[in-house]
Amino acid sequence: MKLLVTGGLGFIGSNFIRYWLSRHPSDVVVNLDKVTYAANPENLADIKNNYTFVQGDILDVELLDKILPRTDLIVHFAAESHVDRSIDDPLLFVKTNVLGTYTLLSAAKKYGNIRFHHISTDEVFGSIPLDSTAQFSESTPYDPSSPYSASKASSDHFVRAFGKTFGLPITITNCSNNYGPFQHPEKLIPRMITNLIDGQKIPVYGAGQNFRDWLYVNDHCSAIEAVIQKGKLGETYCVGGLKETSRNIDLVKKVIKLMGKSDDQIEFVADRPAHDNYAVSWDKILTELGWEPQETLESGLQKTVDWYLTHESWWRSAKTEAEAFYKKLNDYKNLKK
Ligand code: NAD
Ligand code: TDX
Repeated sequence: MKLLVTGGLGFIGSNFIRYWLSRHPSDVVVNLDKVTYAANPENLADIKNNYTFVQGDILDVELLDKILPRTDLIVHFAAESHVDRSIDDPLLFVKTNVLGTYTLLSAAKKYGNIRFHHISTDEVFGSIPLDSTAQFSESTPYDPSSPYSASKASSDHFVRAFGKTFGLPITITNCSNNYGPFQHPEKLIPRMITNLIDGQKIPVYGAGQNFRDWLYVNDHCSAIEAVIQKGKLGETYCVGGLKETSRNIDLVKKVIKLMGKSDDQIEFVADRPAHDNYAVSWDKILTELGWEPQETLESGLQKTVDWYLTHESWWRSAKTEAEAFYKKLNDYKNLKK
């Protein structure tokens, strides 16, 4: 099979390509990635066989015209993925996540309705009240909170509409927060680990009571594989990693303990606007496709901490960029006070 993976130099996309080629060595993967600040070519530097990297934009119709005639399956990861950056520059998220997905769908339709798997997020469902134990599921109405989740919600609607209107063979996964090797240090878990390595405080937004479900990235890859191989066309599958969610403050304390540091490293800072909470039920993918996560939060965090402790050359320059972004965001917030 010939796959086009978009955004394959980012966190989940690069883990997915590595996972897929190790399990399907006779398949051929083309990785189309624009190489934004979030990409790192080193992620796949050791992958040589049945793999081609193309630097380019999912909005580039002429480029898609060259790639798609030889494609059986598109696995669409490419996106702007960071909520805090979507507060700073929402339009970029509309361009990449909405127009980019639309452009890719149109190209998939043009070349004989290519099978299209769309990677989305549980953030499209909105927010669960702080005192509730409710969970999102495939039938939860969409109610996004941030420009990021609004752009992902829009892209999901276009994917489903192309399925219904044009018969494009689509599937969607809406997963919870991923973590693991190769995640950009702008995101909470790698930011915490690298701050602790640097002897810096961990900035916890608000009171740290917001909660999320955490999914180890390899478990996400196996869920996508299950949906590609056994999922029903036109369907959505929610993917999560835990049975119970974790409040941010508890997660932070777990990482501090794993790294042998003190809770004094925690610093409570101004909250994120429209800060949301999510918990996701993965009953459907378990019952219908027999998928379940293999890592516990403890085992996944240990692997992740070990990886960042031994890969400083991978994360150092990305961290410098991420912290410069956060400084700019804080300066802007202070200006508005
Ligand atoms: P990431 O930010 O690490 O990587 C995104 C990749 O997309 C980068 O390599 C970037 O260069 C590429 N890209 C951006 N714009 C592009 C464009 N116009 N054309 C081609 N390539 C482009 O993201 P991630 O965390 O790996 O997330 C991947 C996907 O999974 C996204 O669609 C995201 O919304 C979704 N998702 C992520 C999480 C998570 O916890 N990270 C959870 C749920 C869903
Ligand atoms: O420094 C921080 N301090 C802090 O308290 C950062 C970076 C985050 N947080 C909080 C905000 C969130 O409640 O931690 C939680 C996780 O934050 P992020 O890592 O920014 O992730 P989140 O906003 O939950 O979004 C992630 O999961 C869903 C991904 O970035 C999205 O792409 C995905 O769709």
